[in-house]
Amino acid sequence: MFEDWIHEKLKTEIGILRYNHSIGVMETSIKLAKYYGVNEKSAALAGLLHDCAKSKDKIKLLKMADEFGIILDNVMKNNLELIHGPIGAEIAKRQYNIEDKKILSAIQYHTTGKEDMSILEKIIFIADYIEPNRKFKGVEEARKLAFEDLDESLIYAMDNTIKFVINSGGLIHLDTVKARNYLKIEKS
Ligand code: DGI
Ligand code: FE
Ligand code: FE
Ligand code: FE
Repeated sequence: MFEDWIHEKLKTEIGILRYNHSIGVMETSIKLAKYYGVNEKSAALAGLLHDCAKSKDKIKLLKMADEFGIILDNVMKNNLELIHGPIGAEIAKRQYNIEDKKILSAIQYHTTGKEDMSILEKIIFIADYIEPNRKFKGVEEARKLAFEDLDESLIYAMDNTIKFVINSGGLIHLDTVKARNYLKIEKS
């Protein structure tokens, strides 16, 4: 699916392992899109490109953020793991010619989530967490939940990520807190 140059460029930019992960996210996103009745091509494209800014070179990423005029908040500045979402959306637009705002937003928020997420944003978020190459405690439960109750699967993934980040002594991004609280309040 999609033109060869997209696959070749992506492979060159992020490396074969991260590319294989992206194919896994794309395939999982397509399945979820079918299941939840959203546009499959949008889900496929967002899934394929979600990590297009995932570079090991954080200095390069900071330079790109500056060049693109992306304002990084304090949490992002102190946790550079989080900046490949917003930078990725900008690269998808400028270098992969993606114009669809819904796709760009799914890429932008795939790591943190956000308040009041669209179904496409939710699908990319959870597909990233459960794609077939992922192996960690709890992934089977998340895989099951994703096709039973999408919101519940996001809460499950966010709870685990928040616990993981706290145990590592890191900062929790406000968008993750807002995303989780919104889902919890909505279903209560
Ligand atoms: O890019 P991937 O590795 O495929 O996955 P991702 O974009 O979901 O990034 C996952 C990493 O981001 C993981 O190490 C946990 C971290 N993370 C996710 N949400 C938050 C977070 N880190 C902090 N500090 N705060 C968050 O809210
Ligand atoms: Fe990512
Ligand atoms: Fe994620
Ligand atoms: Fe990813």
